[in-house]
Amino acid sequence: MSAEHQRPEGEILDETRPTVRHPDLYKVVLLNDDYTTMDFVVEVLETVFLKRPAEAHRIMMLVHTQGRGICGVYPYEIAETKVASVHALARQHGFPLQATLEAE
Ligand code: TYC
Repeated sequence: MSAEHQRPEGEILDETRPTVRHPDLYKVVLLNDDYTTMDFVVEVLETVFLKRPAEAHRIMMLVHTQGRGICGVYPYEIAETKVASVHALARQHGFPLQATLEAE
């Protein structure tokens, strides 16, 4: 936003308000695979994404049937941390579960 004001001397003052920066939001997308158990995916959705059991089950089935699904939308650093948590937990349990980030 910019406003020009005519000053008495004739010079023009261009006022520019500092831009307010909102944190960019990213979707965390969970991907389907043939090896990760349904129970483990539900557990990840409950613990990492703080979903209640029915919602966790709904998202897991969505990913299972559609190939992918959104677990949540977060500022970049939180989204990155959640993706890292999914991968760390999955590897600890020997599952190939994958999650990715997508710009909102
Ligand atoms: N397709 C898996 C199975 O049949 C379950 C699964 C669901 C895996 C969601 C990953 O993100 C996933 N055991």
